[in-house]
Amino acid sequence: MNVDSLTYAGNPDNLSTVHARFAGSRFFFERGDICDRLHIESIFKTYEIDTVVHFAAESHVDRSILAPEAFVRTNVLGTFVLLDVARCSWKGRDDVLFHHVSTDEVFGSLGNSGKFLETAPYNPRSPYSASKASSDHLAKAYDYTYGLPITLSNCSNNYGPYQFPEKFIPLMILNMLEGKPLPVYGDGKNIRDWLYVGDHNAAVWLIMQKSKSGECYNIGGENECENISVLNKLIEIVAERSRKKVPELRSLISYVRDRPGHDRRYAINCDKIKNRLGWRQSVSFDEGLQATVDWYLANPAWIARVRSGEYLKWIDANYGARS
Ligand code: TDX
Repeated sequence: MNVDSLTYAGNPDNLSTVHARFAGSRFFFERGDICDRLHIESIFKTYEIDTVVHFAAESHVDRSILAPEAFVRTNVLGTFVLLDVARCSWKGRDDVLFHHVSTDEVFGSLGNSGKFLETAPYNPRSPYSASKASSDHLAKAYDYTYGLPITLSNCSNNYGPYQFPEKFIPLMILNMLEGKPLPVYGDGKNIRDWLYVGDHNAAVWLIMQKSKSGECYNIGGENECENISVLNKLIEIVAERSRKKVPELRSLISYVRDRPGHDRRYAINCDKIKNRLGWRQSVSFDEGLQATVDWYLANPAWIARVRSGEYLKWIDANYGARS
C-alpha cells in the first residue's frame, strides 16, 4: 500500500513497472497526505496495515531554507499523525512495526576527522535537519512512552536512478546534458558520503525483517567525497558515454554563493548494521555513478516530463488536484 501526496518531487512514472505488474493484487496506490488523519485512519482500516515504512518527507535542504513551513508540517506533524494513527490502530500489538527513515544530517556537521555513531548527540542545523530530528525524537518517544514497536535508520546522501533533479548528482548530470552551468556551492570542498539507493533500500528491508524493535541503525555508503571530486567523476563518465568533451563540460563549472549554514562534512559509521544484520553495500561508488549516468541517458522521456513539469498536470488529471 503506497501512500504519496505527489507533491513536486513525487512522480507516478517512477512506479509504472510495479503498477503494471502488481496493481490490484500486490500493489495499491492512494494519493494522500500524511497530515490528513482521517485519510490515514481509513487506509489503516481498509488495508489492515501491520507495518509502516515511513519514507515520506520534504527532503531538500535549499527548499527548507527558502520555505521552512512545509518541512515542519510534513516532517513533524505528518510523522506525528502516522505514529499516532499506528498507536491507536495497533492498540499494544507486538506483531507490528513502524520503521522511520531518517538522515545523517540530524547529527550536524563534522570536522576533518571522525564519524557519527548511532549514539551521537543530535545537532541539526538547517530547518530540514531540525524537522527530521524532531520526527526521530517523536518516533523514539512513541517507543519509550507507548511501547510502539519502532525501528529507525539514519542514512547518508542517496543517489541513483529516478532521483529528482534538484539533488546534486542528477542536477549535475542533467545540466551537463543540456549544456547548462554546473553550480558548485562555496569552495566545492564540502564532503558527503554517497549511498546507492538500491543499497539503502536493501538495508531498510533487512532491518524490517531482522531487527528487534527499538533499534536505530546508521546506513552509509562509505564513499566520502568532496563535491568537486564527485562532479569531476561525473564529467569523466558523461564525456565517455556521450559526444561531450571533458574540457567543454569542465568549462560549465560555476562556483556560486554558498548555501547558508552549509554543513561541511557528513560521515557515518555503519558497523552496527554490518555486524548485527550482515548488511553490505553491493556497488562501488564508481559503479553506482556509472549506472546512474546510464539511467539518465537511457530515460530522456522521464527527464523531459520532469523538466517540463508535465507530470504534475498528469497527476492532477489522474488523481485530482491537491486541496
Ligand atoms: O546545486 C548544488 N550545488 C552544490 O554544490 C546543489 C543542489 C548542491 N550542492 C552541494 C551541497 C551539498 O554539499 O552538494 C552537496 C549535496 O547537496 P544536496 O544534493 O542538496 O544534498 P544535501 O544537502 O547533502 O542533503 C541530502 O542528503 C541528506 C538530501 O537532500 C537530504 O534529504 C538527505 O537527508
